[in-house]
Amino acid sequence: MGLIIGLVTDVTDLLSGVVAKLSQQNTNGSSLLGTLLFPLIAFFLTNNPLPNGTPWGTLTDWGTNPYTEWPRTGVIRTYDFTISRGVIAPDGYHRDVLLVNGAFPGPMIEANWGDKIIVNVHNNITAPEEGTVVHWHGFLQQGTPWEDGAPGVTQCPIAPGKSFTYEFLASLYGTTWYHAHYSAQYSGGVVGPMVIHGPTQAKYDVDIGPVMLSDWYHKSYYDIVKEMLAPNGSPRVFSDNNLINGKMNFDCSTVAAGDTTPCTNNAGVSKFRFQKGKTHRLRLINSGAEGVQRFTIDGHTLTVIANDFVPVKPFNTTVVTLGVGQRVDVLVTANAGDVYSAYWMRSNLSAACTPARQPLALAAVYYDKADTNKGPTSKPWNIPDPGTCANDDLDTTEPLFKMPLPTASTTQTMAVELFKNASDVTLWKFDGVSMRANYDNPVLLLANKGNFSYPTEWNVRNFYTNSSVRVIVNNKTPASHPMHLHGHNFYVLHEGAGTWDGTTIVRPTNPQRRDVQLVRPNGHLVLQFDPQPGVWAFHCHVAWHASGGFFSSLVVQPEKVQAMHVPEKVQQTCRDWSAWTSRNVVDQIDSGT
Ligand SMILES: *[C@@H]1O[C@H](CO)[C@@H](O)[C@H](O)[C@H]1NC(C)=O
Ligand SMILES: *[C@@H]1O[C@H](CO)[C@@H](O)[C@H](O)[C@H]1NC(C)=O
Ligand SMILES: *[C@@H]1O[C@H](CO)[C@@H](O)[C@H](O)[C@H]1NC(C)=O
Ligand SMILES: *[C@@H]1O[C@H](CO)[C@@H](O)[C@H](O)[C@H]1NC(C)=O
Ligand SMILES: *[C@@H]1O[C@H](CO)[C@@H](O)[C@H](O)[C@H]1NC(C)=O
Ligand SMILES: *[C@@H]1O[C@H](CO)[C@@H](O)[C@H](O)[C@H]1NC(C)=O
Ligand SMILES: [Cu+2]
Repeated sequence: MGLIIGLVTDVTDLLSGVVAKLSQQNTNGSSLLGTLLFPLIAFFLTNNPLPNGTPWGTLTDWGTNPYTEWPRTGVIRTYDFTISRGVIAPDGYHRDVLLVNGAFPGPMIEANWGDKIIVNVHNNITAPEEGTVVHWHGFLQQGTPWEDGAPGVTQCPIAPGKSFTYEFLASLYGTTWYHAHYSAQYSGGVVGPMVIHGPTQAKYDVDIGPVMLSDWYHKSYYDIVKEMLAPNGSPRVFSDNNLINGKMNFDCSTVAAGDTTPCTNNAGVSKFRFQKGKTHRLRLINSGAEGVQRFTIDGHTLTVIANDFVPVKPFNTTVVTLGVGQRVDVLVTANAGDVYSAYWMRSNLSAACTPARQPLALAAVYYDKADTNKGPTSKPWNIPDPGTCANDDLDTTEPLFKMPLPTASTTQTMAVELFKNASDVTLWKFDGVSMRANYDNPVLLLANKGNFSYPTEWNVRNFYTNSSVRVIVNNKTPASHPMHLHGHNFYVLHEGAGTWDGTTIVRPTNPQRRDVQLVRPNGHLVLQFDPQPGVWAFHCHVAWHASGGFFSSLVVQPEKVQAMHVPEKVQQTCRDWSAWTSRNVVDQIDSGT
């Protein structure tokens, strides 16, 4: 019978599934995330994340302004990434994917606050060839906007066979991820976790590392986008499964008749080890394409200590909601049972806002002496989904480093709308325009040369020298959208149903700050940002919505952008791209981002 009913009502179905029927290599390539080996291997293989103890010295998460001050460590962390095609079966269903160094999820990047990160990205996507671009989510890229990795905005795509070496400062710390930003490519597998160690007032004993939550699709991203953007296609894309650290079981009997793709039941779920009595830090990342995740661990309370790259006053809860792109760091104390105990970790896609065929992701949490060949028998918390498709209340989490809301010098209202174009293709409009990127002419390079007039379909807004920009996002669609602004942590002033009353601001003395915030269906989101010179993508992080045109670029402090010295490698990447496109036709099936 259907997995949806089977899994949720009767967890015993899964008992056999704890003994993985596929090897880790088959499900996740060279990634060890999700296995009990990960913490050990991570310890030995990392780039020496903490060579000199804590290089941030007396800087703290509550007293240091991270936007103006960070440690000058002089340490460089170097990584080499090759993006290639491959075949894996994260949930037992075999799929053509794109992998970073043969791994899904891709290798973890680890550094200290203030280190420089260098990643040489090599495009080895062949048969067929495809461009690529990698974005380092949440980094401010102060003075280096060309390292941000947004095609048509900050750079030309990396041509097949070519490389681009990204170099940027980890000026913020905490948990984040990298992902491809070319078309909806990241949902095809080009994603990986990033951990930047920094000061923390919160006390914990064990760092469990990344816990990546991602909806999963059995079709390739290309076929999904092609189908969605066909005449009379649907903007609602159903996921097939939900993964924790790239793993989950799947009921192969639910595969459509006639689909002969190899599929194995009980491929294997992710496993974690907890130490009885100890407090563990879990770094939750919603690295999916579309779904709103609701994360819980049976029998355990979660203490939220950071939202995105922003440490917050500890707040206890049983469930944490994450829209795509969001991260939440939680502490969990293993105090629910004895050393032989085991519990289910669950991440459930919110049915109210997420089209999902199998919404519930499971992973097993084992205390010290628990038998890891047996499935936990724990029961889920009884916490009904409020169905608002919004983030948890803004007043529950307050940034540790206090920043009062400055006076806005301008306010821009941007509506979100769905429409059908003249070919009956359903697309998104953001502030009146359905965006289509031009891969050959990144806005940043034109701005750097003093050209600030662009075709309408690039959807660029210039904020000149404004000291603080307020943006009201009016969502006139029945879907929720995780709004993401590159290069900034924005203040979240208000979020709710209908339109904003124009005055109510949640905690103006110290509003929530982060880099992604959900706007609910037919609701509003009011955010504000202090300018950081550059050209920055501002878009919905749902891969399918961005593909459908829900994307804009903001020019911030144009004179400063014009005065920047953009390294030669950025122009070289455009020349390489131009050479490749003169011999190949670029199949730009969507907005390009
Ligand atoms: C490039 O990709 C091909 C598969 O498409 C693979 O066989 C080869 O090993 C990859 N090269 C590198 C350096 O990863
Ligand atoms: C949160 O829960 C922990 C136990 O899990 C408790 O020690 C702590 O005092 C609680 N914190 C708050 C802010 O309620
Ligand atoms: C998961 O969500 C589905 C609907 O999206 C709901 O029916 C089910 O009860 C939830 N399961 C758990 C364990 O919360
Ligand atoms: C409608 O949108 C699709 C997808 O972006 C595009 O291929 C097509 O050319 C558009 N049709 C018109 C008439 O603009
Ligand atoms: C600015 O760039 C756009 C897009 O490439 C181009 O159409 C326009 O002619 C340029 N304007 C100037 C003044 O060069
Ligand atoms: C602020 O931004 C608006 C666009 O929203 C622009 O019209 C205005 O000139 C800018 N003001 C300053 C001082 O740069
Ligand atoms: Cu969206």
